[in-house]
Amino acid sequence: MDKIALITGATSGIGEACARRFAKGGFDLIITGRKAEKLNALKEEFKKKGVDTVALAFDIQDRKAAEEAFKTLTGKWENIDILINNAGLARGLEPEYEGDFSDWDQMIDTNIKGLLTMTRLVVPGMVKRNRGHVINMGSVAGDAAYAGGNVYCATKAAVKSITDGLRIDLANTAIRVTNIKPGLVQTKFSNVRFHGDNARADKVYEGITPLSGEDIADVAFYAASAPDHVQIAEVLVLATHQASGSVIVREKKSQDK
Ligand code: 8X3
Repeated sequence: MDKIALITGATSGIGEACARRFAKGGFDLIITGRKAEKLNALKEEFKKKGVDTVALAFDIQDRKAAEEAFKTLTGKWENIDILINNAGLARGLEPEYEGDFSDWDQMIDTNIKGLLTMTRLVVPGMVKRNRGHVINMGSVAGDAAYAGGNVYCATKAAVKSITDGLRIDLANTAIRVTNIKPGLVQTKFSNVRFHGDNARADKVYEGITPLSGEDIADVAFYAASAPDHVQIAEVLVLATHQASGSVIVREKKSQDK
């Protein structure tokens, strides 16, 4: 029987890469996100490769919508083995005292409350089966605040506490809990953070080879593939020339030297 992975935010970036990695690794998939069209395209692509896939289009900020979508999972789809709480975003890089209220709400409602909603919906079934693995997408941003990171960093610090808390609450079960904390990953992350300012987004990855969504998906797949008695509790994954959220050594362009 194929195992089932539910991946949130699967329409792009790390989430999409995780969907592809777990599909390749023999998992059937439940992929979620806001963009129905993209989800369905992925579903068709996976179907052609023999990967049984369910696409659930809903906004994770909307708890009722998440509950309704979850209720449609019946039969084998109730037996989720891996929950990858990936959906998340950064908005803005303004000083905290100039931050945008709706940016803050979106980050808190997605990165913290959305992750909690999915955890609350999926984990009871795992407890009943005494089997499963929750992989939360944290960030190096949760280790320490960086300039302008304020609320985003706080949401990822919350992911760390929420993940640690869940691991404690499940320590009497066979369920494993992992926090993956990526550094610079080149996805649409910065385009979203800067509200579509692509030139500014590109600058974030200038002079450094960033991580890719696939690099992080490999780490998630490794954590999921470790023997049952091995719990990869936390992994910090940085680009080689990044040492922390704020220490990044960039190659200078020849005219800057
Ligand atoms: C993404 C990593 O350093 O851009 O969470 O905040 S960082």
